[in-house]
Amino acid sequence: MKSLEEFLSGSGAPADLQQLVLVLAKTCGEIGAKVRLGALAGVLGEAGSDNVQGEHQKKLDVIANDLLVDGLSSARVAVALGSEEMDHAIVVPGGAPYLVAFDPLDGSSNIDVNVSIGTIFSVLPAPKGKTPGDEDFLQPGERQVAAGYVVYGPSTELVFSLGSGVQAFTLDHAGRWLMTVERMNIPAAAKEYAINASNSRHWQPPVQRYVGELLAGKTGPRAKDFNMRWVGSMVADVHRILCRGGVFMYPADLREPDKPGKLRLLYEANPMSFLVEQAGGASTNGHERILSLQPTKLHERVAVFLGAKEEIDLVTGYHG
Ligand code: AHM
Ligand code: MG
Repeated sequence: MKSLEEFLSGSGAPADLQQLVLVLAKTCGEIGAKVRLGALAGVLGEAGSDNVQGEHQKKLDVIANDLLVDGLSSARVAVALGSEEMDHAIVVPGGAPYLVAFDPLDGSSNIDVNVSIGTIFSVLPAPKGKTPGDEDFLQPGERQVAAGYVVYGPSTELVFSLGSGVQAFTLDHAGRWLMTVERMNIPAAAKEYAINASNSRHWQPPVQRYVGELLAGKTGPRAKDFNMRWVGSMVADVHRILCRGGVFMYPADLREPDKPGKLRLLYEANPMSFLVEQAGGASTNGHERILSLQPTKLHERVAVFLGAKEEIDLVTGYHG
């Protein structure tokens, strides 16, 4: 099996970007080691603090963030780092010309119940000739030079793209990442969908219509039965879609009209949309392609519809 190092050296990516991916992988391996030990490593439970978005932090949110900040800044593989857990980007003097945005520990509600969680990352080019700040992260997702995630599940997998297909690597006992999928692919048609249905009474009419038609199955307008899955960790839900197809949705809803959904554009929706498009799928906010959106703030939220192309075209079309 091809190692991550072998894959990267044959990828044609610049040496400093290869190094960045290796440091990300190594650091996520360290996070994974703590996740695996769980209560034995004393990493479960609340940290007793809130992040900039007013969310209660879990111990592992903070531990994963610290490991990524330390790992990436000491290796100087990027010049600025932005995180779900940090109010503002931090600068790494002398770092390579990349900006890395990450969700250090995605799926926080699953940490304490031993369900798959992950780390999501997005790599953008840094501005030339200036010290970067939050505003330099506000680039459309189509400018990402790399994006991916690590899923801490029954096995630990790194899934990423350098802009030419999506590859998956599995971590072995010796800490090596070995290629286990050469090219992930999302079929255009789907049989499965993921949405938090407890919010259904708050959905806007296009989402009500689309999901209603999926629920109606064989006897409805789609004349086909659909299965439903919702892990509650975006990493795990998107990983399933990259492995066996389907659709993932986190729509905006009518409760808070000013809040466009729950997920964050820069370190959740953009990197996942990059992977999904690289695997042949599609991703929109219900109206526009997510990767074309011009971000306006570091912690901006966005509605997300991603996965099988035919389904995403349909539900986006319902939004008019
Ligand atoms: P987090 O980054 O604080 O863990 O929140 C994001 C998570 C996603 O992983 C997941 O898709 C979603 O929130 C689940 O939301 P819900 O609690 O509505 O099921
Ligand atoms: Mg998250």
